[in-house]
Amino acid sequence: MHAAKPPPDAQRERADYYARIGKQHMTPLWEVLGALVPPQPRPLAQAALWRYAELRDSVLEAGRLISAEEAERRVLILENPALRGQSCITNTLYAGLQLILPGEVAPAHRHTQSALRLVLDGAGAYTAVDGERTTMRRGDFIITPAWTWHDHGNLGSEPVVWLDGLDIPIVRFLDAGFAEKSEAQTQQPLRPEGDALARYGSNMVPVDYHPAVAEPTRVFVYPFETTQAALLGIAHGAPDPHHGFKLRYVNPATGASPMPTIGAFAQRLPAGFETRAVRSTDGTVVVCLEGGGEVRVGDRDWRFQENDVFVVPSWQALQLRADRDSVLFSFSDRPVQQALGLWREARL
Ligand code: 1HN
Repeated sequence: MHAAKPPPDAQRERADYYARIGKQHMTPLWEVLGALVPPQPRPLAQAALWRYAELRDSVLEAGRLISAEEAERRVLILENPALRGQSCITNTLYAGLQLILPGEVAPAHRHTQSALRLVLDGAGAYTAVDGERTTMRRGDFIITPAWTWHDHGNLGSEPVVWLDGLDIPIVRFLDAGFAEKSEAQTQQPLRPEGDALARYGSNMVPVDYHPAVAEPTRVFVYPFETTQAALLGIAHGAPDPHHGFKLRYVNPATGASPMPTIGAFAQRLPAGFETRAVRSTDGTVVVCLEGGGEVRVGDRDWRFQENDVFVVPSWQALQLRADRDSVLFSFSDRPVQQALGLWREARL
């Protein structure tokens, strides 16, 4: 309920008072209270979709303009249309399309921001995390936890493109960003490929391994093959009306999200299946890995196909319809919200 407007005299008196206290670096709460504690989230981000087929040429064009080495990371940032200039796709998350050409190296560095990669296009690239390489295959979900050394290379014969997701806005908000470059461009492998998956990702962990609560997972690649098998393995009976067949990626040693700031999910929607609308407080980035269909976010809707990326802002209703058997990957700040007791979901 809005109170009636005060009489002109009182308005003038208040305005004069606000100007005087403004000089004392104060401002009246009562003028902004409604905006500070809205009845429900009012995300600054807007729903948006990026069609990979329309962007691919622009991504490859960057390869002619600058080398991976010069760029350090040759990435086109996916900027939320309502947050241009802020390098973010939601309030809390950054996303970008990274290109690495045959023979190129993206030099080793580390930072307190956590990153994920979702491989979209091409084969033959690798990423190395703290001394172990993993070959990047389409659909693989790869992480580089905070402060881990990481570099990328392309040993193959075709351009490779992946989606990066980082918690840059969260770390910026907290003023907790540190970064350093390695002296060596490329990390010397300390362990053979597959070591972390064997050690930490085989339903077992080293006998003396006791991870701290918020420690990121030592498993740094979640192969698409494994995800596909899991999604197919649960795709019997009735799908969840709001989510279809949906799983979340975990740190297998703890059950927590792979990294403390970013949660990730994979979802299978059978051909012809339409979800009921659902909304949640974690603004979410979604990537279509297989299939295609239609997505409705709030009052916007789009058709989507493989490698398309769309963003669902906090508390906007999401509804999906799959034309064909479809697999969607998504990531959000859900673990942060859950740790703070803020996360909510409403199944409509
Ligand atoms: C970064 O380190 C990578 O390692 C990608 O591939 C994108 C965006 C901002 C800051 C660091 C990478 C990044 C980034």
